[in-house]
Amino acid sequence: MLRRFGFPGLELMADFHIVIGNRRYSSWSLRGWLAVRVSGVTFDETVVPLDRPETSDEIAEQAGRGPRLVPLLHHDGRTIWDSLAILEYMAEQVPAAGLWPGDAGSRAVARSVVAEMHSGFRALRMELPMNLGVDRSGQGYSDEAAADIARIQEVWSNCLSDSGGDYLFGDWSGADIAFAPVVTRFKTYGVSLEPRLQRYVEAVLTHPAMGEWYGGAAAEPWVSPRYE
Ligand SMILES: N[C@@H](CCC(=O)N[C@@H](CS)C(=O)NCC(=O)O)C(=O)O
Repeated sequence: MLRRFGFPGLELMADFHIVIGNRRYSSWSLRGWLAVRVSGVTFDETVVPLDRPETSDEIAEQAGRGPRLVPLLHHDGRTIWDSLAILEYMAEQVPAAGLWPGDAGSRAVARSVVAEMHSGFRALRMELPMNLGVDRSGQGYSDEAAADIARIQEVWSNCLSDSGGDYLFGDWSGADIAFAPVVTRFKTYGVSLEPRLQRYVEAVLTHPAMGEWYGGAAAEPWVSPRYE
């Protein structure tokens, strides 16, 4: 499925092309897609539904020298794989999008929490997979997942104490992008939060780009028994 996002008059920039998994389940795709979407460029999008016999081969056709994983970004003859590489690429391509905080100290902390998210919280990711179409509040989880959730709350609290805005570093940034699929999980699994963190969750969920993603997920025809 191929779609085009963007604004009339920017067609000349439409050489960005992101390949994502289906929106209902693909948490890494959400991160890569948000980085492209909030940067404001016009882009094309291909959705490769996950968990079908042909999924891996279809991704491989798009992946160039990358692994058989989404998201992938094609731009200017390059293929960029991995959501964090895509975030960094968009931050370089569109500095005005402010994907990283302007202040060097805040930027260093933002990159630290994004790196922590990117390489950690395995129990949370494995036990509480992203699924935008269900309500699993009340479902239990292991001590390891509980420890991940507690650490994420600590990270958010620390960031919000210094933020001065609705998001982790004031304005919307790559840090909010990295944690967006955690925000959806906290909603899906009914994780109870102190009021300030709950306000942060609401701020992320009501971001226009998140609304677009949820709307797209609701319109998708694919439901995979493995993820339900
Ligand atoms: N670290 C990678 C992880 C990418 C990843 O694991 N993507 C999953 C979907 S969320 C995938 O492509 N799985 C392949 C498949 O299900 O066939 C990133 O940040 O982009």
